[in-house]
Amino acid sequence: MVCAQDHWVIVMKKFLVVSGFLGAGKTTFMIALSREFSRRAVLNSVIANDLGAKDLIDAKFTEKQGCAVSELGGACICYQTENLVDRLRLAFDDKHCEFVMSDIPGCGVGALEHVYGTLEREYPGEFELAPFTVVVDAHRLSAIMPCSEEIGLPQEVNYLFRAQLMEADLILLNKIDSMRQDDKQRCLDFLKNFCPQAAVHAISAKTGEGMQAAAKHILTHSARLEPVDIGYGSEEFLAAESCLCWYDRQYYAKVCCDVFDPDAYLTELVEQISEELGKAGRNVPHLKVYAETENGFAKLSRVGIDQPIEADSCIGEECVDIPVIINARAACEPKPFSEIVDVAMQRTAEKYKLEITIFFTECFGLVEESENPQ
Ligand SMILES: Nc1nc2c(ncn2[C@@H]2O[C@H](COP(=O)(O)OP(=O)(O)O)[C@@H](O)[C@H]2O)c(=O)[nH]1
Ligand SMILES: [Mg+2]
Repeated sequence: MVCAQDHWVIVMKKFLVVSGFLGAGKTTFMIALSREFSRRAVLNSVIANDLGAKDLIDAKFTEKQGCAVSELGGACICYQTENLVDRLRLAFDDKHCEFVMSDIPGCGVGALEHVYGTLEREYPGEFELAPFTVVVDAHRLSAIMPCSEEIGLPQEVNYLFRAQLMEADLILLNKIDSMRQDDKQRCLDFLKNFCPQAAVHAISAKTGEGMQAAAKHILTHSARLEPVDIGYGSEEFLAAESCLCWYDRQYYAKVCCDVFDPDAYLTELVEQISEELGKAGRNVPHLKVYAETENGFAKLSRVGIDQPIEADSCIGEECVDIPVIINARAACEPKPFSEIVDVAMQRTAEKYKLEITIFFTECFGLVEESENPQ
């Protein structure tokens, strides 16, 4: 299909993998890209991929933003190629999408080989592969730049920042709406030097700045499919992954009497989890909470205990009960992190006089103990 407006050549059945560290803005970028394509009548859909089992915040939020989305949880798409291919065929063949995109979990590396490489080898010619795209948060990038800054995360995760960049065909320096011009230029210069193989664009997935150029690049270019040795499975890889844990909980909160303010409650919950993590000398690269009522939904996001709480949406009125989802990707061991959430939930429930019913909890480290080199 050719878009007459500005001659973007669109190849049918194009698939894009979006990589990038926890909280870099992958989900926000996919929503912005989906909107950009929809505006240009490119039928598209999003696969929200995660290690968590089910009912994850990103898929719900993406749907609320009006995008066609399906959740593919339980493992990285690196390790469920058949499921991924089923989803792609459903989107392309049954729903007639022209473009499908999926993120990988924000601790992920290796998707260039495990996803693109596998699709190329085992399903040759079936899907066109868009430039392998890595979304970057400048604050985190500063950890691997000259005169590196302290970012409150274990040094070991710097391996992930580097490996993700090494895989990129296209790097998107995100969140430029909150950057000074000279800092933005410094980051762009660093990225161009560190990743000579990649095209580099500056965007704000939130405001849409730079999105049109990024979208055009993605539609008009293809993946290079050059193998890259990122040291997958190496000691550095294991050390980085073993710093992180995954925590997902779903529960129902009902006020004992009267009504309560759900937005204030959720903010306090995030504050309490952050405070307890701070006391334990730990951090949370991405903490999300989500709740829905008949009239609205709230989504809060925090990309580190020293970072502001972002309210991507608020409920805006008092209520008597809410179902809540917590998705946290923490730089902490699983057990203490679980205990921290329990303490924070108990304290906030007491303060807001809530009865809590827990439906689902999962908490796991990313590396089996036997694999951990430490
Ligand atoms: N200021 C700003 N914030 C952004 C931008 N993109 C994402 N964010 C925020 O960064 C946080 C993490 O974004 P998200 O898309 O969930 O990151 P992901 O974990 O990589 O999927 C959220 O609070 C977003 O609102 C951006 O372009 N500018
Ligand atoms: Mg996300």
